[in-house]
Amino acid sequence: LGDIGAAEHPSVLKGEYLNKAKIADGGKKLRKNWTTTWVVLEVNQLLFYKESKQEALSNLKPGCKPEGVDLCGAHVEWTTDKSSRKNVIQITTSSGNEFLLQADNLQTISKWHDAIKNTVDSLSKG
Ligand code: I3P
Repeated sequence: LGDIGAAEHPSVLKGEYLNKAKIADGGKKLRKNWTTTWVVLEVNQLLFYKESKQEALSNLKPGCKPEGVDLCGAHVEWTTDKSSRKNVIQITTSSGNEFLLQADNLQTISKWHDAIKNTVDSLSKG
């Protein structure tokens, strides 16, 4: 199943579980709620699935779509003041949605930061 999906929507970075908190929607502050999410990076968007299984299912079932974050015009940055946790990055979309992503392993979150930054940069040049 994964291979079928991969051919249709090539992923830049394969799925991995990260901690995620949405902290603003359209510029409006939200109450923080950390959840573990299966995150996939595609060429123009970040996808949040509840579970890894959902990634395979979403290619077959229309009702299983993930939450997609449009990275065109987005910003990604390291943040130390939005959370008491370590290794936190913030993604701010052009529509004013703000997400925090976090992993206990610095290498893991660094890899995601760099890949998201490269994606955002390549979209702005496109
Ligand atoms: C929040 C919860 C979060 C914490 C947040 C708290 O409390 O403890 O884990 O964020 O801190 O407000 P509640 O569950 O009552 O909403 P961090 O883990 O990222 O520090 P914050 O208000 O300073 O964002």
